[in-house]
Amino acid sequence: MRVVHSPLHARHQGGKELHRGELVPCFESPARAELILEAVRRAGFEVSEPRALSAQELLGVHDAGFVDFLRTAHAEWRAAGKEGFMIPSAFPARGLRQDRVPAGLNGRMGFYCFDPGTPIVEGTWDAALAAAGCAVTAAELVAEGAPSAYALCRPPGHHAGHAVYGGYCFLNNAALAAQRLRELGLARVAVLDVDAHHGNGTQEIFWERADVLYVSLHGTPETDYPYFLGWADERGAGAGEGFTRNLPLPRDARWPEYAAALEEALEAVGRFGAGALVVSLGVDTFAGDPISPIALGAEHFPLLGARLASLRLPTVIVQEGGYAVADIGGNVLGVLNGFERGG
Ligand code: OKP
Ligand code: ZN
Repeated sequence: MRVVHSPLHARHQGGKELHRGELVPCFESPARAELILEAVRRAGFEVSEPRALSAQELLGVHDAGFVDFLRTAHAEWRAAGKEGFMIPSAFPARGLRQDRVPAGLNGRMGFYCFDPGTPIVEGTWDAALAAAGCAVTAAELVAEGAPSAYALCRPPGHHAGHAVYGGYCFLNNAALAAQRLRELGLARVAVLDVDAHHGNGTQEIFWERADVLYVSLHGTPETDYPYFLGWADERGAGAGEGFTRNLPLPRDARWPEYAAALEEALEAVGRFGAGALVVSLGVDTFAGDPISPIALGAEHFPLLGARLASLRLPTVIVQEGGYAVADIGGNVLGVLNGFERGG
């Protein structure tokens, strides 16, 4: 399968996040993508760069004011004489007004963000737009007839909603891929999210839509990020009712529990009658992951890949999380090899 990747990912780096009471370098590091790239190259996968994407092309998924904010935020910050990474200090929580965008930069930052762990640096926009380009380009390859394509995206995307960023995500790469497949004529597209965390952004984007099914396997929101969404009783609304499916897993779930939930997810995708599949692939389900609630072994990733292939659908695999940096290349490669060998 073809790999789509952009070196522009490296422009998003240098930020810090709060972890256990201290500011530490972000877990979501450039090394992650470099190590995946090295592993897929060594395994002989053909790697190409994405086509350029305009900000306009994001508007099928994202809000125009939000996109504009992401595009200009750091330049505004520098114009005000500041340096370094941007983190908001207040958020529109319950009881505060939600409908009016503040004029000032700090207020606007909090308005468009839902967690303080997702700093914006000078190169964040370039990297996020290039990652979105990887996902859209991979979708176009599949729409043109490739059986599958892998978008090696960084930063990840599944926590980014219509008008909100967070969880290391700015633009929703997987949602943009699904939307592009719809635009290119596929009537029904399924998104299967196997990252260890619930993809609250993807869920929100397709919440009221019946043409895109969202199915997610993740650590329970009772104890795990993003905490406020991902419960089994969230099933979509309006026309989208029944087209969201959450399969939360108990903390530290291992392969047997995971595999059982995966079969349920595959069955839901199969019943939906999708013309194409987008996989949000996080390998933070690995037991050695520093921030993960699921405990799979390296030997389980090829099995996961084979089960994904068993759907026999044109498939766009989009990279999401995975923070056990030393193992990330092998774990991703395990999924891709398992997929190619088929289910
Ligand atoms: C992104 B993806 C560590 C807490 C972790 C954010 C987790 C984001 C996960 N200080 N907070 O892999 O789903
Ligand atoms: Zn994750």
